[in-house]
Amino acid sequence: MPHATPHAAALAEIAAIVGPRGLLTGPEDTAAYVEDWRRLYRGATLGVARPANTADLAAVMRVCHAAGVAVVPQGGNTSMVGGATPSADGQQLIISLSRMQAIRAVDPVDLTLTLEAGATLRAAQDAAAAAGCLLPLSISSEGTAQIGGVLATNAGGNNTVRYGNARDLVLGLEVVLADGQIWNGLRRLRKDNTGYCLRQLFVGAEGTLGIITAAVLKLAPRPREVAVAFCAVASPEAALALFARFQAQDPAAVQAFEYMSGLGTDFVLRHIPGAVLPLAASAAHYVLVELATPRMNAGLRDSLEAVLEAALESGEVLDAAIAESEAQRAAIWRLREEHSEGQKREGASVKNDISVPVSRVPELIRLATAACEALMPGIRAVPFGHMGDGNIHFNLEQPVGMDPAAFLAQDHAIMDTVNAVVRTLDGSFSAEHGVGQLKPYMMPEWRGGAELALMQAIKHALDPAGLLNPGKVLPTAS
Ligand code: 2HG
Ligand code: ZN
Repeated sequence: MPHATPHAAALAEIAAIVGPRGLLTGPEDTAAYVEDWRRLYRGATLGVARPANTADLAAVMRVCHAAGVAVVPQGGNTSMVGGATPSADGQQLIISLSRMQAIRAVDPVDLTLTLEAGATLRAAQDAAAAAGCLLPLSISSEGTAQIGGVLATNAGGNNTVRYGNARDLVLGLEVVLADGQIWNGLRRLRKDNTGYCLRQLFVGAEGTLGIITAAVLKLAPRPREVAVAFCAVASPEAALALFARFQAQDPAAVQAFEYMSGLGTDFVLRHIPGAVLPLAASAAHYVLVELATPRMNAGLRDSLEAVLEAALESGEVLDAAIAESEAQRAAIWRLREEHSEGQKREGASVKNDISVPVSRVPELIRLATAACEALMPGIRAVPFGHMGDGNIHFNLEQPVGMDPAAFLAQDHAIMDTVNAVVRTLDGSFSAEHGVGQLKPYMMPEWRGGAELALMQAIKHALDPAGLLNPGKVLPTAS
C-alpha cells in the first residue's frame, strides 16, 4: 500500500520489526518521552521505538538510515541539558532502550558486570552488591537513570573523588551504529592495546556517534566499613581545609565529599517531606563526607571522629553528626540528593554544572555568587555538589516573587556570568551533565579551533547523514 510520506513508510517497517509493544505513536503514549525532567524542553516525535534486543535495534537503524529518519536515543530521561528530548518538528524518532534491561553476568573474580543499556543504575548497583561487589558509581537520579544514558553522558556523581567517572569504569561496549551495523566490543580485559580505544569515543558522546546497547563495567571490592558524617562548616574555605584533612589521613578512604549551601539545604528541609537536619542549629555551609574501605578492622569510625575533633578544635567544623545506623546514613544522603527536587519546588532555577581544580572551589563559590548578585539583585545562589572532585552545581534560584518565565529568559546572561568566572579559574562549563541542546552554543568559545574540528570530523565519519541525536553536543553548522 502506498504511504503518504517516506517517514510513514519507515514507521510501518519499524512497527513490523519491533512488534505492537515496541512502537508508541499516540500522543498520550509518547507524552512522557518528549519532555525533559526540568520541563525546559518540549519536543514532538514520530514515535517511540522500544526494541527488545540489539538485533531489532540494528534493524530499526537500517530502516532509519535508508529513509533518512533522525533518531534520539533515550534512557531514563533524566538529562539536565535536554540531551534526550527530540526537536519540536515531530520528525525525529525516539529510541527507548527500556526493554533491554537484562543483567547478563556478574563476575566477582574478574570484578566485572555485563548488562544491557536499559537497566537502571540502581538495578546495576544491586546486582553488584548481590555478588558481594560494589559498582562505584552513584548519582542522585540512580533509581531512574539507565546505564546507556549514564555511559552516553559519562556521568560522574558522588564517588568520582575515589573511583573516577563512568568512563573510568567501562571495559567493554556494544554499540549500534548510524547505519545499523553492530559493533560488539563487549570485552572484559584489563589490558588490550589493539588500536584506537573505540569504546571511549561513545562514552560521553551523548548518543551522537552510536547507540550503546550493552556494557561491561568494572566493579570494586565491597566496602566492609562505611562511615558518614554531616557537618556544619564555617565557610567554603573551611570545607576545603576539612577535605585536605581527610585526604591527608587516608585518601583511599574518601568515597564522597559533598558541599551544600545553607540555602539549598533549607529548600530541602522546607519542601521534601521527612527531611530533617541532624544538627541542633542551621548553618550557611555544610559538608557530607563518606569514608569507606574494603579492609577489615580499618577503624574508619575512629578516624572519622579524630579528623572531626581536630577540625572542630580549629574552628573549621562548627558541629557534626555521625550516622549511627543505615537509616541515619540514608537520611543524611537524602539531604544531599534531594537538592535538585528542593530547588525545583522552590521555583525556577538556572543550572551551571561546572568544574574547577579542587583547590579553587571556595574562590569559585565566592566570585560567582558576587557576579550573579551584581547581575540580578535578589538572585539566590545555591551552590552544591561534588567538592571532592571540583564539580559544583552552581545553581541560581529566581528572586522571591519574580515571574519564573522572566527569570528563565535571562538564562544565557546568568550562565555567561558564571562561565566568565569559571574561565578565570581554569574550569569547564560542563562537568558531568554534558552539553545536550542547552550548551552547544558554548562549544566554539570553549572547545573551538582544532578541538572542535576534530570532534566534527569524528561525527562526520561515524554519522555522515547526521541522523544520531541531531542538535546535541556540537553547534549546528551555519
Ligand atoms: C546532583 O549532583 C545532580 O545531584 C543534579 O548532578 C544537580 O540539579 C543539579 O543541578
Ligand atoms: Zn551532580
